[in-house]
Amino acid sequence: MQWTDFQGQPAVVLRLASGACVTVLQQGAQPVSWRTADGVEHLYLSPRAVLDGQTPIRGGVPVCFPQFNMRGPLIKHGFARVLPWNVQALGEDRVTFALSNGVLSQAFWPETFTARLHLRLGENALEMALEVENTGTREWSFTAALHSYFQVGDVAQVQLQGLDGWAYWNALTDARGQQAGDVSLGAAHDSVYQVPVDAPAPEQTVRLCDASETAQRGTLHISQSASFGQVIVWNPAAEASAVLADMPDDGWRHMLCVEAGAIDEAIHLRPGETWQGQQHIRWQAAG
Ligand code: TA6
Repeated sequence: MQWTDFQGQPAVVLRLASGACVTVLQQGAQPVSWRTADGVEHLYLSPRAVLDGQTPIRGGVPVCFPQFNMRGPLIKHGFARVLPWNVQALGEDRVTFALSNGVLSQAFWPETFTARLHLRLGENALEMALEVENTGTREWSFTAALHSYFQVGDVAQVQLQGLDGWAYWNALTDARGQQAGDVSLGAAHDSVYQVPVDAPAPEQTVRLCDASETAQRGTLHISQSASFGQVIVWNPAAEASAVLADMPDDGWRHMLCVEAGAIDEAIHLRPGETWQGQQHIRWQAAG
């Protein structure tokens, strides 16, 4: 592990002998680059992302805590992504970042907490675990997500497999339904899928397959702990993308968010209690 400067911001780099590498900004403990041993970059980071140490960063894996989106009174997706975290533990292939209540968090939220993001890098895998602890003397609640942006060649050529039969809520139309077959992309998409908790683990894994010419051949296997009960799939497409100042006009083509969330029901933590949620990503190169 070493500290580095990433576009003017402090970041930690984990690099394995195989060449696998992940770069994590101190702001938000936000991974902004993850390359597997074959050199393939899997995270999308907008070339127009604002890296000034305080603005939400468009891409990588923003940690949404203690609120997802506008589902509460706090700023969108919570404040964890705009505050600096500290490195609490580190090893060759792993690092733990922590954020505790203090002057900075109290400007947003009065509660007493410690959030930790544990990252572990494998040759072809990245594991992220968000841990939230109530270190105070009264109960509070939160929602959270690992808002992962994956890099794709052309989102219109992408299929998400594994969600067949899952119940969803379409945030764009406010419609509910049950997914039939694979999820195809290319038009605006913002849906929350319920992970079927009783299904065996392989049936809870989402597979991102990118058939575009420019894509590296392979499949990303994306899974999460049962404590993250929802998968959120988001791509703004052209129209909504045009109003995002921190994304180029064609940026939406090259990204797809597949997020692990605990967002439909707030998690309640009593003093001393801890919650943990994980997202695991594994790259399987074709051939
Ligand atoms: O997770 C999807 C979502 O909640 C979308 O509704 C969209 O707003 C997106 O997150 C990005 O939010 P941001 O605040 O980073 O622009």
